[in-house]
Parts: sequence; structure tokens; C-alpha cells
Amino acid sequence: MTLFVSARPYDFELDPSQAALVVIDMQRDFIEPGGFGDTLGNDVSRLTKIIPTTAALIALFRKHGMPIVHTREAHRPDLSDCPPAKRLRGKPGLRIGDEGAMGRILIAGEPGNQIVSELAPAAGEVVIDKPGKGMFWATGLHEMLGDRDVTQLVFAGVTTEVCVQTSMREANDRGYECLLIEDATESYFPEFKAAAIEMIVAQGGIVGWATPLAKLEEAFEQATIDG
Ligand code: C5J
Repeated sequence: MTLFVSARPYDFELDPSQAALVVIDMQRDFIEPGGFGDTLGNDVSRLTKIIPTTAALIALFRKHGMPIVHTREAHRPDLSDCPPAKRLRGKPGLRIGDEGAMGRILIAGEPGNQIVSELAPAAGEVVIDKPGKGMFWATGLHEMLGDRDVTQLVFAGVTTEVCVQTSMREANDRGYECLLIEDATESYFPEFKAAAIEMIVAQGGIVGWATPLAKLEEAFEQATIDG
């Protein structure tokens, strides 16, 4: 069955038997006050606003029994997977690995590294700890998706122009068709979100497609009506 999802730059032809949802880095470190995003001087309330849309998107995939992957930007406690070039960049109040309000910043297993409770992974859903911005670097995710015959990825999460866009570009290079749900992704900088989406859909969808959640829901409803 193919679902025709109204999207930019043109309809996305979704095959539910070959698609997975990827929810990028909806972790407390980026979204809640006191986390890494906050210590970098960002207004984290912008990111909190997409939690309901992202929850509805997750619910849609669960309802249709489709696979869901959650990622977290996470480093090992000994920081052996965090190059100094990443840890030492900028002049943040706290660096990766430092003790923050929710435990050590961006360290696997710490309270701040957990996915926000509203979007908590369910049993059987894949959770990937990624040391990079992109979801394929040092994670084994490509092989895992291959084992499940996934060829299409629907994207949500934060931040649009950093980990989401990097992951979409990596996915595009690996042959996946990628659809970004525009109201289930956010940036600390509205202009960067808008520009990232334009870059993704430009030139005939050089990286992929983009659409609001309502259009994806409509496509599922239409398929139900058509039987
Ligand atoms: C950042 C991310 N912004 N998940 N990480 O450092 O986008």
C-alpha cells in the first residue's frame, strides 16, 4: 500500500511496510531548563512547544504498528567518544561531562540524558545513543534498519539545523527517502529552522521532503477510507 502524503517539494509516497519514525534527541539536556541547551544560552521553551505534536506523531506510528527509533546525543562516562575538539568548543557555562543541574552534561545514563517523559520510548522501540550530531556515526543504526527492511525515514526532533539535518543528510547518502515533519522539529533559532527546511526541500528535494503532521495524518485517514 502506498500513501500519498502532500508535502514539499511534491507528494511523498509513503510505504508503511518500509518506513520508520526517527525522533532525534528529545532529551532533557536540550529541552529542559538547567540542561546543556540552557547553559549554552538558548531559550529552551521554543523546543518544549513541539512535545505535543511529536507525541501525536509517535502515537500515529504506534497505532499503525510501525517501527520507532529514538536517539539521544550521549557520551560514555569516561568521554572516550567525545573528541576534545567537541568538548572544548565555545565558552559554555558547563561543558560536556561537567556536573549540571540534571547530572553530567550529555553523559549516557544521567538524568538529563533521558528522553522527556512525555515522549518516553515504549518497550520494543529502538533507542540509539549517538556520540555525534548524525545518527549513523558510531551507532550501527544503518545495519539495524537494513535488518528490518526500512528504506524510508520520517523525522522529528531537535534541533532542526544541527542533529536533525545532519541525520537526514547522512540518511539521504545511505539511500533512505526522508520526510521531515515540520511541526515536530524545532530550533533555538527560528530563522535556522526555516532555512534548514528550505535547504532540505530545495532543488527537487535534494535532501528530502517536508510536511506538517496534519498532512501525514490525512494520508493515513484517506488510506483507511479507500480501504
Ligand atoms: C545540538 C542537537 N544542537 N541534538 N544537538 O548540539 O541538535
